[in-house]
Amino acid sequence: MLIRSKKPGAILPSEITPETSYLNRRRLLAGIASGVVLAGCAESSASAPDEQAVASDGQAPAPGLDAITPEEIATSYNNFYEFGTGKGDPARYAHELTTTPWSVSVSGLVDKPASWALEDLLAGLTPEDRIYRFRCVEAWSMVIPWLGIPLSAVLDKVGVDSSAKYVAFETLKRPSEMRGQRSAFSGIDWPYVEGLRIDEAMHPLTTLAVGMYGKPLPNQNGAPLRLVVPWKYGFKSIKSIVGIRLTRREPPTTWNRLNAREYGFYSNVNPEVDHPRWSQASERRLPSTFLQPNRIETRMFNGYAEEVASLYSGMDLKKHY
Ligand SMILES: Nc1nc2c(c(=O)[nH]1)N[C@H]1C(S)=C(S)[C@@H](COP(=O)(O)O)O[C@H]1N2
Ligand SMILES: [Mo]
Repeated sequence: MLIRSKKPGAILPSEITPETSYLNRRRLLAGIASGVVLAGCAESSASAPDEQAVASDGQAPAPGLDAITPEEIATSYNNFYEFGTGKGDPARYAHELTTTPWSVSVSGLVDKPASWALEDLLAGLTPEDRIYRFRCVEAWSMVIPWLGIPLSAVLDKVGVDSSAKYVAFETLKRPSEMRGQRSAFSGIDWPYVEGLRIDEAMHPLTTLAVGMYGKPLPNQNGAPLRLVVPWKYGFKSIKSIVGIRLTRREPPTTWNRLNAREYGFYSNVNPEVDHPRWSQASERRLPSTFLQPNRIETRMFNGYAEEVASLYSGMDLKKHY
């Protein structure tokens, strides 16, 4: 979605829970997750046999339908401008970020405004498997098996005041470890910020991811905690969150601030509302190559219309893009 030049980024798994715990939990929770996740998942070179069983809820995977994207692609083709604007920069440089200890400030219209150690904020909440389509505004897409905690569970834990209408999120600003923040190329006014309306935030599809592919989140994918809102363009899914603030007013968002005409607050995936510079009617489902572009039609709300369309009833989605 950028126009500017390139910069840096890299790899490094954060340490939240040993991988075996995740795998055990995934087996336990396979049933729970299946109600909300995408059902079909075909074979992926990256997934272990039990992973496929979980993802497809014991059913034979539907060949070719929303196959899980190979892990190597999801962890090496990234947008995370804090580490540079090139797709390979995050995988190259995100290891320079230390993610432990990690704290998250929860502020604004909540019962218990506080700075939480991440493990305390998430204590007692169990990560669930969520296999979601992920659609970038740049018209490429993937299918990612996340491990996440419903954002609503975290908001319930901190006690949201009834006057709260929006949730504002903020990424870490630490130029010493985030080399993209030391450069002026992106044009971004750090920290990266995002926001959701409260009903969007409380929706059961909205997840705070702590892992993917059965492992802790790699740094380049937003360790140790990132938002995932599968019916919205990828830039809403803010990475490496250190601030959550409940507000009365619609909060500013990074891409909208950069170019309000091109990026709105809602940014729901919508094949009928083109980006001013390109069509949103279709997308390249990765892996996509010159010979096999794998271009597919983009679906309303990224295929989650049944779950989320009611959030926007009566709204003009061309106006509220
Ligand atoms: N803090 C922060 N969050 C961010 C971004 C970013 O540059 N900084 N890029 C966004 C964009 S444009 C996309 S498409 C997704 C990419 O997530 P992925 O690399 O895990 O696929 O992260 C989003 N979250
Ligand atoms: Mo994106």
